[in-house]
Amino acid sequence: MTGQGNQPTLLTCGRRTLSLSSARIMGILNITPDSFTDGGLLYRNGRLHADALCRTAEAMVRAGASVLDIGGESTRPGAAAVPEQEELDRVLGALDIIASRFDVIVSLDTSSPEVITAGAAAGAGMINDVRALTRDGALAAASSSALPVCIMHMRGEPGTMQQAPQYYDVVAEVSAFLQQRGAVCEAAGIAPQQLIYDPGFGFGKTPSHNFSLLRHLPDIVALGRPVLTGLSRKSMIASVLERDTSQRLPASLALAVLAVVGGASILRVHDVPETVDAVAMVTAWAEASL
Ligand code: YH5
Repeated sequence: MTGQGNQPTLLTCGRRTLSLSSARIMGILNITPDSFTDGGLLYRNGRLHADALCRTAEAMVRAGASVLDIGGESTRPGAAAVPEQEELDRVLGALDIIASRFDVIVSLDTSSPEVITAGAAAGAGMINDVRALTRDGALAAASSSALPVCIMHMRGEPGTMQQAPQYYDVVAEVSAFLQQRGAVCEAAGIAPQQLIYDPGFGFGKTPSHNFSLLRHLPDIVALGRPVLTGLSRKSMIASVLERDTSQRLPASLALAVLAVVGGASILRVHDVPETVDAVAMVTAWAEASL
């Protein structure tokens, strides 16, 4: 086993289900003009690039992504806040295109209750909120959707989170946050078996905090919920190797392997085919008889 213990392994994603009996891949689709890694490929000059979106989504689905994560708001430090209506237009536009063409679970990378509610009605299968449903109305919107929710740990807000973050014990503090926020989600009516935890790599953490969290990922998995990790192309790689974001694939694959060995259930990645192959090797290794 890859460390998932006896926790629930089936998410109900609207009319689809997602089995987490082995690690699954979530492909990243940034519907923003200013992403770190692929700024403006799918969205430029106030318009969704529908052809590019279809090609990218199709390639990810063919390569074995179980989930596509669409985000219309940049979490890049210093990024301008996206007006509500614009985020809605970006995300719902992309969701419509994907949901009508591909048999895949669509996750909404959003903190907005309006996007959650409208997206759920339009066929989204999962909510991914880097702010862990802390915006006014987000808990109620997620609860009403009945979709699985990934809650992520972040210290501070995107604009300021990297200004010398400090922890007494990063693993214990992130674990405590996820447990407390998980309890708040459950009190708001979100089913415990629909909750996913994410330590939030790169969100208000130094490289050393990020590596500690990855090394101790089994402690987060032991909280009893499926764990999602977002390590793909992140800056912690550049703390070890001088690589710009386009040169981080081998390092990202190494981190993906470590995450699965540590018990991660869902990997949020840019490079789907490569990560699918890497994870297949870990799964075969994990399932080998003694
Ligand atoms: C995550 O970890 N991350 S957006 C900077 C990079 C590369 C990638 C400097 N949304 C997560 O992907 N949702 C994002 O290079 C997320 N977990 C969840 N659940 C940031 C990102 C990135 C930032």
